Amino acid sequence: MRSARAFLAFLIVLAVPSWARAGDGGIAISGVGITSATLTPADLAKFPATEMDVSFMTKNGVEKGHYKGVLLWSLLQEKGLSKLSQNHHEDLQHTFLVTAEDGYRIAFSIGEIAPDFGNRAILIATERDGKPLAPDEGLRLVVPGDARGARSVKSVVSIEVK
Ligand SMILES: Nc1nc2c(c(=O)[nH]1)N[C@H]1C(S)=C(S)[C@@H](COP(=O)(O)O)O[C@H]1N2
Ligand SMILES: [Mo]
Repeated sequence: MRSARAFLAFLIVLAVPSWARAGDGGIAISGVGITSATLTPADLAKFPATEMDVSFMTKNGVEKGHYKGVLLWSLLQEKGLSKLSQNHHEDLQHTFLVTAEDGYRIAFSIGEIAPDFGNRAILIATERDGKPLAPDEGLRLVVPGDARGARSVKSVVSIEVK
């Protein structure tokens, strides 16, 4: 009995980190023009919040939500991309790769999110419909204007500017 209970406790210890961890470790930001940093949800909370209604098609149908989070552009500016912005021709040479905890990866370009160009309000979302995102979504990229959900990367762990 005692050992069965100990075994159960051991299983719980093993199981908890795998779901509690999702997104909690923050997002590692690095690459060209960037001062490497890891931003946790607590760090993100210090940035001005942006909210927006976004809907996209998934294999389970259309998903609609009111998302709250931080503009990716503000975040990259804060982490040093602004040093590149002396010259927008220089900025527009760069891409960034968003990687999720499950290895899912999507590439974007700086020009897509730069206010003077694509001006797409890509968000690192922390909440939907007034509630924190579920642990299996972690910190989620939300891409307003996309018809499909494929670029709305869940549980983002890193963003690398190339
Ligand atoms: N980390 C991660 N994010 C992901 C995916 C994935 O496989 N892994 N699938 C994408 C695809 S193809 C879609 S359609 C949406 C689905 O969003 P949902 O899980 O909220 O329905 O998530 C996107 N984000
Ligand atoms: Mo999808």
